[in-house]
Amino acid sequence: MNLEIIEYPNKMLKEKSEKVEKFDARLHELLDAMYPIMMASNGIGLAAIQVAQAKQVLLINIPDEEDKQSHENLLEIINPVITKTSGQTSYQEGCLSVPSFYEDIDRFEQISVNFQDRDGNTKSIDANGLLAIALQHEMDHLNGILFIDKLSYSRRKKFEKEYKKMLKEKKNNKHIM
Ligand code: QAP
Ligand code: CO
Repeated sequence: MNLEIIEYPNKMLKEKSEKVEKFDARLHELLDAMYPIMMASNGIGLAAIQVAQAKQVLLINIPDEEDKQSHENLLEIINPVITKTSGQTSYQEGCLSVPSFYEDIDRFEQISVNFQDRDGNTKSIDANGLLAIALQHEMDHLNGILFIDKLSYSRRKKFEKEYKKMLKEKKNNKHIM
């Protein structure tokens, strides 16, 4: 499976992802293809829509105490549903589909989520800290929402200006090379 990360302002990022019904080899192929892409891009989370697959599939790999990511800690989450929330927190978020931009975003501090694993088994997870933030960020992708959609009007304006400038510079760099 040959996948590439799509970036804002690609309109596909606004699509709602479909519930997974078949826990078959194709799903496993998608999950197995997403992992190396996330790792190569230095990501801690990746939703399938970011590789142009509108399925309710996401990966999260939170680094350990030594700031190292390992496959053992990989979470494969399919058809997630939030069942409980509490508290409030704020974290400087980024996104592989919005490269080089980071902003503080408000999230719930703790959440409980029901989901399915790659074989369709039902699981649940109680999350806090970075995992809770990553889950909310990635679940937003399944609803076509990016973290930049949560910015105030003035911060969004600032983002659009900075991002357009960055895209222009990227384009110019290609010409020079
Ligand atoms: C979502 O985001 C997230 O701009 C995952 O140049 C964000 O992995 C979860 C990244 C905040 C928890 C907290 C972004 C890598 C990675 C960039 C990411 C970049 C290189 C973002
Ligand atoms: Co993202």
